[in-house]
Amino acid sequence: TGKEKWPRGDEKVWKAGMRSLDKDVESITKSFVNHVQTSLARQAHNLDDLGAYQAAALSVRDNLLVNWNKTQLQYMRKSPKRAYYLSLEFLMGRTLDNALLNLGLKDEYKDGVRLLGFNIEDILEQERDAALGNGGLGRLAACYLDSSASQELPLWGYGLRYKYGIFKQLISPEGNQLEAPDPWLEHQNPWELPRLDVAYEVRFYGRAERLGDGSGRALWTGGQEVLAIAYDVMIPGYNTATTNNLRLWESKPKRGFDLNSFNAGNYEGALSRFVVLFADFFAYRTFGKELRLKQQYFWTAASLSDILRRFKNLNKPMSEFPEFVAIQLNDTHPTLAIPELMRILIDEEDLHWDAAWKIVTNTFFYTNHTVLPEALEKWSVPLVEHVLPRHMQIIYDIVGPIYFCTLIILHLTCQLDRTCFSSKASVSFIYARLCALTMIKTVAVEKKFPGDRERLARMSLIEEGQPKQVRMAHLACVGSRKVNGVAELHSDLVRTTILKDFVEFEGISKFGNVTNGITPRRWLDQCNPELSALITKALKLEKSVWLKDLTKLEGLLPFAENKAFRKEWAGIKQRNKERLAHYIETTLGLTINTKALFDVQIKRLHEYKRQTLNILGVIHRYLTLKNMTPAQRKKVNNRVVFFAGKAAPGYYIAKLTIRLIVNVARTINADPDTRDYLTLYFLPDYSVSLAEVLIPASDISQHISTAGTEASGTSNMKFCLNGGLLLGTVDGANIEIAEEVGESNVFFFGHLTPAVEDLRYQHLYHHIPIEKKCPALAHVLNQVSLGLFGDNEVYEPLLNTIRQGDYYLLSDDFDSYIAALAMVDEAYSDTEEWIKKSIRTTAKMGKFSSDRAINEYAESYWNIEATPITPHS
Ligand code: F58
Repeated sequence: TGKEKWPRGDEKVWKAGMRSLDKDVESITKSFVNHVQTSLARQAHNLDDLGAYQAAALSVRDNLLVNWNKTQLQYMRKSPKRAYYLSLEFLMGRTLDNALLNLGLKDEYKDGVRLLGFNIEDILEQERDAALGNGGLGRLAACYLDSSASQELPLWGYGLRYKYGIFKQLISPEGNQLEAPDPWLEHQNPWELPRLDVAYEVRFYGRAERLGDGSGRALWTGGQEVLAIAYDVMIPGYNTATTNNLRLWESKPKRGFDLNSFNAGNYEGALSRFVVLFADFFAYRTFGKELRLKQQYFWTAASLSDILRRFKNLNKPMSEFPEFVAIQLNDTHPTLAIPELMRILIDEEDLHWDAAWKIVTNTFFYTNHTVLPEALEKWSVPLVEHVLPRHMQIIYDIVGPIYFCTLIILHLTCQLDRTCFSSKASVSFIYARLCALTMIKTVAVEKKFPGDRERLARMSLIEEGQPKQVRMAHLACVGSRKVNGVAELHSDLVRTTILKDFVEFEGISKFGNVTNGITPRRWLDQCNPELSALITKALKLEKSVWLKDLTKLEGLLPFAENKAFRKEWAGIKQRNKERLAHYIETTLGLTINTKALFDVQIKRLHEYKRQTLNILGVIHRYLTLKNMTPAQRKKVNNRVVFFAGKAAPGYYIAKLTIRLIVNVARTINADPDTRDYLTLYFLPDYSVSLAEVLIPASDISQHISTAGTEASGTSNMKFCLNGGLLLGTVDGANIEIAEEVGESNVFFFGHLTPAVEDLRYQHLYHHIPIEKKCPALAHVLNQVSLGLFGDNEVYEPLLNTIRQGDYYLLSDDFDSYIAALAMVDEAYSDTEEWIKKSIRTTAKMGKFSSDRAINEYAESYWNIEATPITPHS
């Protein structure tokens, strides 16, 4: 009858009660009103835009849940191999508009809320950004979630449910960045489902004692235990029923914890600080490195427990774990998952070291996002030993033989001390394994490169020094099946610099590249609806076809030659500029000249990204304009320059750059001689939502990092997709963008990566005074020093980074930068040619869809397959 198969009761009754997807305006308005009444306890006469947003969100959520349930049930039934994306950051931005577009219900909701007296755009504006991240790395994770669901891939994200997002940026009247907290959960979050029943215990501190039986096993006891509670966020795919999951962990004190030493003050003090999670990485300067380490472990341990529980439901032998699970490490932040899985397999599952190591090294994949030495994560050995004593043992067990070999080679065996090897048992275990030659081929390192002591020291997972430090990139590398960089040049640099020794040792095939991508749903269809509609019309394809196969944009190429089309194209850019101007007018009260060229640089403030080069270029332009006669000025292109971006609260030079930008803006925007031709704005509190208004309005955007420093960049792709042209250095994904769109459509300048090292050497040992080397730049610096923008001495530390050392090579690239800006001016003067470039650029951006990138990971890394969800099951 089917009754026996059904979990409980009558299947028919169950099915009759199940909610189906809303498809028409009537069911949407019903569900909206129902939520106003029963979820919000409000009524028509006291519902404002915020309430309407909440009601709309709850009603959309019901639809997402229908698909989410189906997806999870079918994954459970079909048990495909799954991928898990571990990221400490997910910069999701707003959800409602994206969910409406992915569900294909935007028009229906628009009509529905209009019937109820609301405007959909006003409702969408009510939503706060979920800003659980810093920059590109966090936004990439969000794009990959969208693409995995859209490509019907069985992938879950795992992250932390931070109580505070990245700080809100305020700009003081002097131009200083001030930081205010972002309590983003204040008004409840309709997009998450608390799963109070999904909880795991996570331990910190305590003692780890080896069993001393030569097995390498240990007992980890005592310390502090907290609970990890799951919150699920639904991730709808575009035009598919697949709705994946992002599981975020929240910490909660374990009931009955440490009753003996219960002391209200301490108890609260110890736990409350941990329970408060910050999305702002730099909050850890204040709240301590230990908190960050605990968060990393808390999140990886909870995620692994969850993944293991799901795997165990399959009743497969542990050795088959990598056939069902692939875990992607988004940078080194989740690297503790490697020793944690070793711990579980050895101490709890009783596996032999070698069997465990085989599972681990077939499960994990590591993506590197930077080669800047100062940005590579390292953890002090004493701190790890204190917080995670068992993990430190395991890390030493991985590294032990390397270390041992080094010591033996250096004839320093006698110096083994208790800080390195916590007990005799530990030493004998490592020694036994060393003799058995079964560790990570470390002995083989010695065999392969006999007597190469420096190499051993370079490759070690532990960096010597006071204190010793764990090199997380090395741990992630040795513990992973594959390693990748995020653009061709960057992956080459990973292979030839930071992980060179590992490439020589393990073979190049382990080290690949997956060029980053962006989701065209949010970064074109959602943020630029008019352009999306024009493209659909031109391509004569369903929107859902080209949005899922972005290479179809190539069909736009012939339209570059079509005058009427160019007019439509340019009209949309113009209206996007007006939309931005309107936004700035209403939020900041500033009037923008929408007839000018819009020149945009929006990204985190960092010396390597060289916002300083940009602002010095603006000053150069201003000084040039000042020297012109009014008649000469009239021939110059009008330009509006926009900056936005946050500086790390403790990053003095970056904050000084913001201050300079704000004060230059104040001076030049007030100058009657020049303000018709050049204006400058620093837009505070950069966010995903602000990017969505800025990007479609840009004519030219700047991606001007010192060659070899920007791993990829992803906003460069977003601007080009929206028909903005790119002014940049030969760095990161700029290179691949130029390969696609053609160098004639990109404005490149500056020295190339291979020159950088030599130039830095010259700065140090054959210093040429800036007046001689680059007089134009020297003049600009002097004007700032002389107080043209006020603040006399304030900028000296910033200017001195260029005058002395100039690590980021501004003085080497300044002249070619100015020349490139002039080329932009010249090209922009030929309006029709410019529009052609714009159309051709959009047409050739197919490669940069995050669908392409996620499919590369799925096929060449994780070995997972699309698992379509049948809507009626
Ligand atoms: C960025 N990294 C890269 N890190 O800089 C950028 O080139 C690349 O396109 C992007 O990743 C995606 O691959 C990045 O955003 C961070 O935000 C760190 C987070 C942890 C603290 C230090 C910054």
